[in-house]
Amino acid sequence: MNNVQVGIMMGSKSDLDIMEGVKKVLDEFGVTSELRVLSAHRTPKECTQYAGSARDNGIKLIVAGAGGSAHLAGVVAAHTTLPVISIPVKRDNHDHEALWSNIALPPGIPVATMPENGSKNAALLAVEILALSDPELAKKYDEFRAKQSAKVLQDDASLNR
Ligand code: RP5
Repeated sequence: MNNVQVGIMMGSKSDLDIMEGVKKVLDEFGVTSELRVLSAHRTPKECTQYAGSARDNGIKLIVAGAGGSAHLAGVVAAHTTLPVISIPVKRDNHDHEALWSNIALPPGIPVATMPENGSKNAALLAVEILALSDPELAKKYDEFRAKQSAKVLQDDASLNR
């Protein structure tokens, strides 16, 4: 796919229900993205090749999501100097291993770890980063934030009428 700004990587297709939430929000802002299943341990060559060539392919940042002993985001970050945002995928039968695997990365290779299953915040952080060099996107994001605040104020006002 051409003109992809954000690469959305997941360790397994079983992560899709969470990871497609990133694409949905990015679409709302007109940010182009692609969803890829690329496992750090099951398809290591393809995974590291994608991360290593992402910058040359015009990708601006990567969102990586995985569950279990999740090392996808760390491996991806080791193979690119693009910003990497991690989503620890948590299922009901999991503990918090994916979150800990990502939030405790040793110094030197940064990964921006979101809340568990935090696809919306991952997409919004991606928008904030891209908006640094895109005034039109920055304006859309300001409008989103203003609308969000207005909704809370409206909800507050509606309670004690
Ligand atoms: C991880 O293991 C994937 O990211 C997924 O969250 C988890 C389970 O994968 P499947 O066994 O469902 O393919 O690598």
